[in-house]
Amino acid sequence: MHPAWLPDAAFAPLGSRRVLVAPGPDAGEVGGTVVDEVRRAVAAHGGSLTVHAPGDGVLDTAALHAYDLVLAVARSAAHPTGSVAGIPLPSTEVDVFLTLLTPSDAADVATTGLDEDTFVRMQTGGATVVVAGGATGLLYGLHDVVRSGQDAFVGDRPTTTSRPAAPVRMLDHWDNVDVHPVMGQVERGYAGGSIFYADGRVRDDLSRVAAYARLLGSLGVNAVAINNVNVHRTEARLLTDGLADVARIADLFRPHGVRTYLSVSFAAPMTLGGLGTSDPLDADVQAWWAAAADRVYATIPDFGGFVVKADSEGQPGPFAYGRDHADGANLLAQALRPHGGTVFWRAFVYNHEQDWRDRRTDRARAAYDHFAPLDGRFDDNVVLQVKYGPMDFQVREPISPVLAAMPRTRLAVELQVTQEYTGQQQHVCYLGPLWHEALGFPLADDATRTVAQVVSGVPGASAPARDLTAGGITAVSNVGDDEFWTGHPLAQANLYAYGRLAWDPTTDPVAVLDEWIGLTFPDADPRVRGTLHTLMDDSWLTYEAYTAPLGVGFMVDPLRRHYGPNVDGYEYSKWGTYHFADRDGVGVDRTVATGTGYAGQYPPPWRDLYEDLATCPDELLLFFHHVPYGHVLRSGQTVIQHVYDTRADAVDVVTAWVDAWAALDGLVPDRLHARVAERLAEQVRSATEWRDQVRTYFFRKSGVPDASDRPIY
Ligand code: GCV
Repeated sequence: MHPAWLPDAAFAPLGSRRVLVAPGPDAGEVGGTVVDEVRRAVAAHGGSLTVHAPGDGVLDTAALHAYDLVLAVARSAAHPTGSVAGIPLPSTEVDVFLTLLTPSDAADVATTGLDEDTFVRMQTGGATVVVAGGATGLLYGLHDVVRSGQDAFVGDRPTTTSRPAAPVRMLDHWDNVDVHPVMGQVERGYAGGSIFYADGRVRDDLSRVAAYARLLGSLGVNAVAINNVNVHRTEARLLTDGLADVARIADLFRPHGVRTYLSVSFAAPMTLGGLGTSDPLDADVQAWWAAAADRVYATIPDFGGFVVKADSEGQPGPFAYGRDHADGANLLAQALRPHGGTVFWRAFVYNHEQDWRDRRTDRARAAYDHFAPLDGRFDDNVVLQVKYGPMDFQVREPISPVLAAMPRTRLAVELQVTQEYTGQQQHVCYLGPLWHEALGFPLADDATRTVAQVVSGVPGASAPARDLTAGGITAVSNVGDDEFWTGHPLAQANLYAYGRLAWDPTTDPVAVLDEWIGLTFPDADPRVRGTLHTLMDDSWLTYEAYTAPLGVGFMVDPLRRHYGPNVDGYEYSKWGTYHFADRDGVGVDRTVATGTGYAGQYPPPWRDLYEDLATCPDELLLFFHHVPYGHVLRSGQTVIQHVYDTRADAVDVVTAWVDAWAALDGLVPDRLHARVAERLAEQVRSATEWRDQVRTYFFRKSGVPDASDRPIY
């Protein structure tokens, strides 16, 4: 099994030091993980570990000098014995650490508190000291030190307080227990089989799950939904007969601070319970869900909750009973409420049986039209899970207006780590920059409140301080039982970046990539780092440049499950029509004035900016407007020449990656080198196919010659 970003060598700087761990009286299993990690590191690299138990007496500042690294929990609500700057303290030794803070750091900690996940890191008296609010914070602080390598121990670093942006940082698995006849073991999975299931059941050997849990815990990911949101017959039973197996999985996630969730079927009262209805207002249905939740929590006391895809792409939901999504979500929320569980209810609802002749139906509008009117109706243990764009994880989409339209609803944004529409882990496509842009997009309150702030519950003008807690950040995972976890070894960087950006969406994604390179290829020749930056830094934009142009999306082959070009693949189909190219022009008119009205779903200034051809950003032009091929972009180029040039230039970029990677032969492990080389060859083949099909298609449609004279077929 590939160690991903946690190879033993990444622990060398920490493992060669004298380390004190004081996990506090409530250390639990996560505290045990911290101790185990340090024990393993010092055993491998010659350092020492001292575990300071609560009864071991007082540590004074002098004792600090005996260590290079101190990892201590500062607070335990259960055992307060005093306080510093308003922070309850479990034991006197912690006074020592907190009094080492400068007054301004102490003031920061006093204002915001040191909650479970938060840690303060400082350098003092020759030691690096991490003080955490709880065991999970201690785990995150430990990995913060690991990520810093030698730098954690040399020079002066300012004291930093780190806390996650959002309380829930989740990965959803679209894994099926049974191999689905069309979608396979993992729906939209490109990395082999499921790490959870094989042969129609939960695996006996779950060692990969344990290793995965460790990887996630190191990033601060704290929630995993273990089965596909399309809940088929066998998968539905995880909620009932399968609970003992779910508990085995939860046992492996728990020591890493990760809570387990299940995707459930809205029809379960009928399919599993034998009732005649799943109507959310029916008393028997309500009792069935309450009993189901009771059983889950009797087996898994820290169970996270349910993820639900309802009335979407054929999944059952409340519409069958004339009820709405709030009725449906609240039904499950009430069953989970006594146990502290949460419902993640997905907003991915649209008509997938539409008549392509009907130009008023616009898939982009659907989530807002369904959900915005329900703002304020969801219970407070419901989180509405909204894909970042209005369509479906395209390489380029505007941000979903739903995220600005529901100030009285807990919201989570959903990203896609698995590369369904971004090269299916055959193509290098580093998605950190896309997510950074999406999470940092200033969608609300006159472009002052970002998506990340909305889902983190940061108050704003449209959502004044209120008792509404945050929702979270979620994403579809990209791992499988593949040797490298992700099929394409470089796709590991996407999983890493997701975790790091879910923790802090303001982090520079190229810096995150650099961190990943350093951890995954420790002590490598500097050429490795340089070449990986060449291949990966802008690979999202390169992928965009050879696929669907200017935000229009899709153009993928339905038969090859969204892989490879098929410009008209979805045109005139029941799933929607996406580009409307004809001899005169291309793009979808989503303006209020003459189109579907989608642009009007945005708050100002975005609705005006997108509505107006003169201000609409080039990269989204064809998403919002139907324009003639000769329309001049803000870049100064015509639409048609942009399409011709960027497709061809991008293939030249990808082609150059092959030689750049070949030069690393012998500098990275052989099998990894070979796997990436094989995938790069496919990327060049596929990108070339995209280039030639898109360029040729638009030449034939428009009749406009390519000014560059490059070949068109
Ligand atoms: C799990 C897209 C994918 C489907 C997926 C769906 C969803 O349509 O192609 O495979 O279903 O999104 O997010 O529910």
